[in-house]
Amino acid sequence: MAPRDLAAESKHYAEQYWDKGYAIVRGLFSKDEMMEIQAEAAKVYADGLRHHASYRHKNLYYEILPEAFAGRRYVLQGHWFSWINPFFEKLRRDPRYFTILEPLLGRNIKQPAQQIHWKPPGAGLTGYRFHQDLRFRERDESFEKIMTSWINTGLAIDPATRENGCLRVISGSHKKGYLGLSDDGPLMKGATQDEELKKAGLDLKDIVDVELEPGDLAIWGMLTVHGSDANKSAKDRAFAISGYVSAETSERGEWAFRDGQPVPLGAEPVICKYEKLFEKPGPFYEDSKWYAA
Ligand SMILES: O=C(O)CCC(=O)C(=O)O
Ligand SMILES: [Fe+2]
Repeated sequence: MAPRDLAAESKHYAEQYWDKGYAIVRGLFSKDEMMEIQAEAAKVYADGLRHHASYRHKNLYYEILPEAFAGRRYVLQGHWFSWINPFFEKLRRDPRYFTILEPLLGRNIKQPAQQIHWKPPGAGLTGYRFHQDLRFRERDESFEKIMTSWINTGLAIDPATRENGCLRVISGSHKKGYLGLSDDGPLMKGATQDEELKKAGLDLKDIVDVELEPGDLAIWGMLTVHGSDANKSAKDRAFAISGYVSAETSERGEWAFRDGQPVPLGAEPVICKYEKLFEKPGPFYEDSKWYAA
């Protein structure tokens, strides 16, 4: 068998991204690598679980669903665990990410977001209503700029299936502008009604279940409508989401690749998402109780 030409494949992913708003890279990481990634993700989870409420220290963040909600403590998200985990610090700048992203973002790439989303079974609040990630950002740029300025990648740590609440994207939805879906409240509470999608001019037939094996990577853009259902299986689901931006068009984020070369984290974090970081670096606990009735 000829060796895999990821650079050639990546041109195709870029085309698919422009056409459908998303792409799927199968088998980017091997089964052996995934066993290690699963073990490291479990370490991050265990670190998060020490905290009784959502915890922030600079860019490191754990979103905790406390015992008060379902009788057991869950970690729903970890952000920027590269600061406590050398393995993930290296993974975030693995050359394979660069190869996939170069046709879309160029050779200078920063990373404004690093997250793992766990989706525990039975906790109820673990679906993400349909939305566009532009929801979280300013919206005064052109289509091309929005679609290439920030790209999200999701690496399946566990299998992602319809049953455990895999990512669902609406193919072609990125061409419809910003639609304001789920702008009215928390993302993880309730479910999107079909009517809401139809009213926004979306066709339910275009919904694609992004089922993934560990090691597969999904990519989607800031305008791609996506969401996911709650986990109806018996096992937790971990999904590693990393956002990348072109360093030419965005100041924001930690360097990931400079002229194609991986760049490790520096001595101090740069502001990624949380604006108040330098005013209030933490560590501190916060509990907005968004999950309460
Ligand atoms: O974790 C998921 O299933 C979806 C998360 C999501 O929509 C996001 O991180 O933008
Ligand atoms: Fe999202």
